[in-house]
Amino acid sequence: MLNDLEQLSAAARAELKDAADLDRLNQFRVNYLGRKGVLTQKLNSIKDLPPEDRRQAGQALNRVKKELEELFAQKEQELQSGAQAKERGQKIDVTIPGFGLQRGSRHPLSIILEEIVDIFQGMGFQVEEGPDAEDEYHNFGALNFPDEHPARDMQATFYLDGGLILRTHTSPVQIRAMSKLKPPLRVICPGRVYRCDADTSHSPMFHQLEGFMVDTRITFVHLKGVLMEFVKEFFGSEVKTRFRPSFFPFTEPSAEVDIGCMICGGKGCSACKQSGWMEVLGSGMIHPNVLKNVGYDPEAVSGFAFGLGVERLAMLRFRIDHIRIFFENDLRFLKQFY
Ligand code: 2NL
Repeated sequence: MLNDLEQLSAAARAELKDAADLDRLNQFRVNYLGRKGVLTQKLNSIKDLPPEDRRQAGQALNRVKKELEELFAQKEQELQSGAQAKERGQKIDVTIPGFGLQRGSRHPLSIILEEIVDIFQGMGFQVEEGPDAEDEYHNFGALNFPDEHPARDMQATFYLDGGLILRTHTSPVQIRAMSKLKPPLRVICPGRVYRCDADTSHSPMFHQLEGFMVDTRITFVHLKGVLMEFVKEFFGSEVKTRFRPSFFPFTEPSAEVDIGCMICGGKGCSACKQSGWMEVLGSGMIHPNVLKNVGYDPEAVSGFAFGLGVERLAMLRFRIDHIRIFFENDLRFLKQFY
């Protein structure tokens, strides 16, 4: 009898493990543990054994019975909690208050960039994009940067393995657009740019938007008209503006656009370094060497170009005094924008 007891125990455990619902489990209880179950029958038949074997057989049978009863109780609890969960899932309590979905918000830089793009698209400009990893020719050479220009310095520019660099401005995208397309052209190029630089007003990665217009007889008047229109649409028609001569290797002549400081109203404060003015745009007439580099005839066509920093405009608009906060992804900051 003890020989087939271990076999019986193994068979019972397997059946218990396979019991997928409470019906099957109850069947198991009847078959093994119930009044007419196999184990009970065996216990009852102990009295038929020779007296010297009864004690050992009784102990073994009771041990197996106890083990199976424990496993049975465990399984019963498992199946019962599963059945309850299923019942809960099937009944929908329509009186439970809803838990509103958290709504995301747009990044302040995306908001500002889209606004800028909208204004230029309204004046007929098309959007062009290009690669972040550039060759030195498109980033510097084609733009009339001399070989010894400090911007080419290893300290100022990120050089990648394999000879490419991370573009330091969006001008290479303008070069690619001019080379690919034919005048008359009105193009803007928004995108990420990279410089070895980090302090309150500089981040190693930031965003620029450059643009240009090329056609026969484009003059400084077109430049000033387009940029003034942009500044008035972006900052409001009441904004004070000033045009100031400047220098860039890729434009001649060059000019910068300042607006009256919105922090102090022009009186002079730390934000405008006591000048009452803040720089918002760089611009100029495209240098004849640049036109030649993209295959245009400087005698036949002319154009103006401009560039602006997206973070800078966002800082002015939202009165933010530190560029890093745009990239920290602190939700308390980001959730304040519509
Ligand atoms: C600034 C100044 C500027 C340009 C960018 C440009 C591009 C080509 C040809 C000529 Cl391909 N010019 N871009 C021109 C003048 C100024 O940016 O302060 N940016 C933040």
